Amino acid sequence: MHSNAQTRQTIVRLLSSMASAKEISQYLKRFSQIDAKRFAVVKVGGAVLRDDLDALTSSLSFLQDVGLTPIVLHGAGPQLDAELAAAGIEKRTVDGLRVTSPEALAIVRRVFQASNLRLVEALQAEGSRATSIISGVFEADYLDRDTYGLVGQVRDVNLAPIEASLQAGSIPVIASLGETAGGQILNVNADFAANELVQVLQPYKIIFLTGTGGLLDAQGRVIDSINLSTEYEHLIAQPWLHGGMKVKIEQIRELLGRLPLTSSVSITRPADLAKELFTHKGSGTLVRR
Ligand code: X2W
Repeated sequence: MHSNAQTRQTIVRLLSSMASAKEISQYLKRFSQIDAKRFAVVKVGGAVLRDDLDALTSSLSFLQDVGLTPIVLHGAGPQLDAELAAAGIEKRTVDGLRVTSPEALAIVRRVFQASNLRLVEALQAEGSRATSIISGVFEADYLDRDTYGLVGQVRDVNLAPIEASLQAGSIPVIASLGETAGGQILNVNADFAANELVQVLQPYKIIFLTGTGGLLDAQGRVIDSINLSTEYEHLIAQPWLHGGMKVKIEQIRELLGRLPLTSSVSITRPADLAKELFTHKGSGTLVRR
């Protein structure tokens, strides 16, 4: 049996051991009332693409199988680190963003394309329909050319390629590259691109797939849920909350502030995605405002 099919069976088995059929169908019914275009934006980090492709593919295919075609936006951070290092280009970041020279951009474009096609082909091999979208979605301006070089900040989002893909019942798989009005391709941080996409689409679910499976507490355990309206001040004051986590929580708070109250963010790992969506217990960290 194909390993993806095995993983998918594992997901279904896991799901039925975690929840009753009644519970699962309640979620399915609720989700089926949501405009298909507004169901979920799934952000996939490069590390997940590299390390967990089988579970990722199965989970995304599973959603498509039950009529909830996700909109996928991916990064390629670790792949870029490796390929740029192999080309002898030293890594330099400012505030977490990669300084991108013209020489680096050529590699960035190639790596984004390869990472994108890897996921699209894996989905197709699984029997899913998936559409590769490398450009044409994010209209961008230079973030700060003197500091970052060829790095973009999103000015506008063009939904046409995404809508065409959804119309055809195909999973849009989008790379986080931007393009200026003059046609210059720019490197865009994938979390920033996902946030812009979410603001335009206003989806019901925003899902960040990570290797850690959620936001972690002081003991390294996954935090079940965060209700920002009651817990934000307390959480942000915790001495164990480190820089990266703080930034993430603040970004999520800002993002949810621009979405309907019914929207929520889930941070989980690929193999636990179905459990997070279709069971009361969930899997990773659920954040509401
Ligand atoms: C990112 C784009 C890739 C990315 C970079 O060059 O690493 C900038 O920093 P992950 O895997 O989601 O982190 N762009 C400007 O964000 O990928």
